[in-house]
Amino acid sequence: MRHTVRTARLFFMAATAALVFSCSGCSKPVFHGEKAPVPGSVKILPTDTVSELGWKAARVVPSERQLAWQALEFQAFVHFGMNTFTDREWGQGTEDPKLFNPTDFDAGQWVEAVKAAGIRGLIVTAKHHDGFCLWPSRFTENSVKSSPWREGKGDVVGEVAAACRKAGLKFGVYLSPWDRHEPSYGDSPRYNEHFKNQLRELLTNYGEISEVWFDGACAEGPNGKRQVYDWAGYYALIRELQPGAVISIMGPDARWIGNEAGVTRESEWSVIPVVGFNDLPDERNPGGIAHLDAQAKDLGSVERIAAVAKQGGRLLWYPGQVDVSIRPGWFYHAAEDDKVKTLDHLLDIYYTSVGGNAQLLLNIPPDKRGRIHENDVQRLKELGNRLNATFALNLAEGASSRQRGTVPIGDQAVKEGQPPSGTDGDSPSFLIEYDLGSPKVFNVAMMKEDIREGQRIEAFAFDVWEGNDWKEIAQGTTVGWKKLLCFPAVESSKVRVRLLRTRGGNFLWTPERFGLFFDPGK
Ligand code: FUL
Repeated sequence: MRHTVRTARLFFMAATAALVFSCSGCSKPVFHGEKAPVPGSVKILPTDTVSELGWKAARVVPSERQLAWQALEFQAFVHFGMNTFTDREWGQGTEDPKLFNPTDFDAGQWVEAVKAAGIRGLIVTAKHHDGFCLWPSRFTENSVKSSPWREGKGDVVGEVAAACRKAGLKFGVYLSPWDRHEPSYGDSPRYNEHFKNQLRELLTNYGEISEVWFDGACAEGPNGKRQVYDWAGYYALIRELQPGAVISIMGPDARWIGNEAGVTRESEWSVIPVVGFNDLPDERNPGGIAHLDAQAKDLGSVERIAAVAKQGGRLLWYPGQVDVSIRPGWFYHAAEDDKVKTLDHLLDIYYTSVGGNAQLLLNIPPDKRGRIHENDVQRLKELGNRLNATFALNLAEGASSRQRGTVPIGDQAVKEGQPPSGTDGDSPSFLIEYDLGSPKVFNVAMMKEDIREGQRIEAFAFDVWEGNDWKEIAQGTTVGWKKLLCFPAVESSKVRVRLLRTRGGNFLWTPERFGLFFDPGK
């Protein structure tokens, strides 16, 4: 089966190469600005044409750490701490550490529960806004060491990190910069030192940390002064101690999707234009760096890029993360035991986030025992079972494929000195057809881009063969890491994808970046 796809791919590449070679008048590729795809940022200028902006946008690619992060697709967020025991969402920082006393803490149970859903990483709230630390920090008494749990000898962060490692899950930490307990908060340089000391503990004592999650809450300290965070200092420390760690939300590697309800935009771009050249966050704009309004409707269309270019700025690889809780609250509340999101709701979120070029970070809050409640465990199992039943079999695997129509030969077709065609609407459409060999019934289609080559697709359509003609059954805009299209079940032996608009000219959209599945519950 595999073999057929590989053969088809080679054929496709060869066909493309032949076309490129046989194209008369072709000269050496012309690149505008820097030559190769660049992780990091690309400058955009008021003088850039729309075509040049599309070309530039196509060249921005993820860093290695962003690539590894994107491949995780689905992670667990775990809110656990003082609020679990006080039944609150935000503590005040005055709570007695003795209140923290899980009766049956079991990090192994957390990991088992989240793995059942197909989750690949876990981020724990090492410190929430109340300042209570789930690890025995040397820099405060407000931690597990002052609690009766394990007679003050326990370390939640340590046990969760070890359980994740054992189970092959990535492990990350949420560390709230806003600390309502710490007396130095508001005395900016002193608190920044304190915060970096705590970061250092977390980044050196618990093995590999794959993600550091910062939210943007900021307030006045006991001295009546507003804390000024040293973001640049925090980032430098993280890069030094854990170079592979992604810094999310109030950080440069992943942006907030803009809501906590699990909703993505129809077009989620990972290449985002930002005004100016300052990469730091601004607490008045929570959810991103560089003054990005993470809640704006359009973050990356070519019109948006052009508007930002008028003011001068950069294009960044800045992918979206969807944080949403399985229950109404972030922390556990017994009153919400019957409000665990339904399987259908979770699947909707999954299809539009993982299947909408974003990473899903699903919060699952352990209870006062220190265990994930039975209702949530059950729902996670149901979710995992359904995803397995759907995605275990790719009905397009083994299909033979061929490309038809005009191949958008982009770079190579560009005549010396002329800007490439692309986003200005004149890119030729590209079409790839899959012969499934026999009629198959499916209700989900998957497309993927090789994001190491950038995010290039701006519009596409998906058709099925109806015996005597093609019928379009879905249209879409962005693809990126992964696009999942859902539609009423159809039976067909042939399907095709049409790329209607792409950025930056040619790229190889190879056959194996496509899948067809049957979701038995739809
Ligand atoms: C927010 C916090 O204020 C909430 O309590 C929660 O931790 C959420 C994920 O981030 O900014």
